Amino acid sequence: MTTITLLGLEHSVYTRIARLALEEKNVDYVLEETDIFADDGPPASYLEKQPFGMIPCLVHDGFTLYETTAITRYIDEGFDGKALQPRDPAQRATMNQVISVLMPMPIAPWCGTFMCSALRFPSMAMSQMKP
Ligand SMILES: N[C@@H](CCC(=O)N[C@@H](CS)C(=O)NCC(=O)O)C(=O)O
Repeated sequence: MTTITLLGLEHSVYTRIARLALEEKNVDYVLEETDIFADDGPPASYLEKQPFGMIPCLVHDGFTLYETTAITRYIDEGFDGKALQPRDPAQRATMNQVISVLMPMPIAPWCGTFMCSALRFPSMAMSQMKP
């Protein structure tokens, strides 16, 4: 039986992005709360999986993967169910453009920027997010 564990934190935006992909694809998984912000740093066992000590990290039958965009694409492409990414090259490129702009931003401005765009240009923001 396939076992998928997502190591992260419930309140982490990046963990939630990976969880959204898992939920949308109806993939069974276990969320393993991993406190990288503990006083003595990320658990040593976690650093063996994710050397930068950042969350999330996915483990699928012994295969370990980190970086949220890599995780979400792996989930989309590796499992049955509805496609989460557009097939059309221009639409997929636009999706990647939005991801490239948003992902490196620190979390607070990221949330602010996205919320502002969603509020000011709701149809554009939402249509760019749809598969
Ligand atoms: N590039 C990483 C960024 C993930 C990230 O920034 N996660 C935050 C928590 S939501 C983190 O691990 N922060 C710890 C740190 O910056 O040391 C990804 O896309 O997965």
